[in-house]
Amino acid sequence: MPDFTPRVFSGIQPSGGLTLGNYLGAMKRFVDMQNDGAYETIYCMVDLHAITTWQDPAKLVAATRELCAGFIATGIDPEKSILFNQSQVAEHAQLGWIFSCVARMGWMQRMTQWKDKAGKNAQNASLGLFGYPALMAADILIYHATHVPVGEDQKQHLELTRDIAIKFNNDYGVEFFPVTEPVIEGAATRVMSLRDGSKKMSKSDPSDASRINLTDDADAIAQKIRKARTDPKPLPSDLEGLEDRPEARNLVNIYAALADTSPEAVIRDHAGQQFSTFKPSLADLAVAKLAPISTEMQRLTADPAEIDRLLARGAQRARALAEPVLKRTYEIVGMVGA
Ligand code: AQP
Repeated sequence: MPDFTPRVFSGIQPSGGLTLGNYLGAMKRFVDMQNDGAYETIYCMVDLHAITTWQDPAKLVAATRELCAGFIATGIDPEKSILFNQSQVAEHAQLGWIFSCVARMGWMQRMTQWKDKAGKNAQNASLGLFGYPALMAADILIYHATHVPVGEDQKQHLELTRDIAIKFNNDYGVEFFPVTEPVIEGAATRVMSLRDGSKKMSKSDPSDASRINLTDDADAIAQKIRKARTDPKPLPSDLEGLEDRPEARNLVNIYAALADTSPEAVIRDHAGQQFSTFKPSLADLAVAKLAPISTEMQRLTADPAEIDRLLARGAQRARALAEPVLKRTYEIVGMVGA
């Protein structure tokens, strides 16, 4: 394999507001990797993915701008990182088609996100939702990205991205696409719903109480944490004591990720506490970390023209990287005129 430039790509769907899950599982680490200095970093609002389920057009526009504001408010610097929305760089969809011809139906049918999202109504789900992982592979590989920071739920899709790169390289006898490394790290790689410790915190959950939105104000954050489902027992003195206590484990993980410490340290500091004591500490911490993000998002979304300008500039920079990769892919595949 040739030496690929260390390059990070990751995306978030503008399919609703940002949650604490997106922040801790993904965005906080996007910022760390940007500031690390070891990588080129590319972050994307994946609006083509969002429409795999119905999106009201006006709301999609607003959600994309709000997501851009969220990236910047959490610490992404549009000068240091390339920040743009997917539909402005046509090469994603073009490479996505090639990868739809590389990926196999059986691979897609095994995807748990497809099974979860399509549910019992798979015949009525969009073809785009089924093919989602092929477009995701294109999002990553059109930049020859080597590292992809994501939450735990995306692990299977990243394995499929690796399979697509390997199969493409094998089928065409080239070493063109890198085999990307997933980066799934930290105390909160899977933040769970505040109402049900067995379900992922998700922006499309019908219950607003199940999640903390990055746009929530201090009162809403504190109230949601106060009302979060827990069990009647106090916090244990070690992590083993959290086994079979998913809601308690979730709150400890959230605390650890917000405080940039480990779940072990949180348990050590709060051992024996009742939730009536732990929850207010967690609420104070969450408000201290999240309220400034919410305020900054409000400030940025008040100027949509500036956001659109930033996104157009980011798309231009992204296209400069994507164009030669697509051209070479077309040559490899045998497209006349590539
Ligand atoms: N609960 C979570 N815990 C940790 N990481 C999470 N991520 C999402 N939810 C959690 C990570 O955020 C990134 C962007 O995800 P996405 O919004 O594009 O899609 P998703 O994973 O499908 O997130 P949602 O909130 O569940 O969206 P909807 O409801 O629209 O399907 C990814 O890195 C993801 O791992």
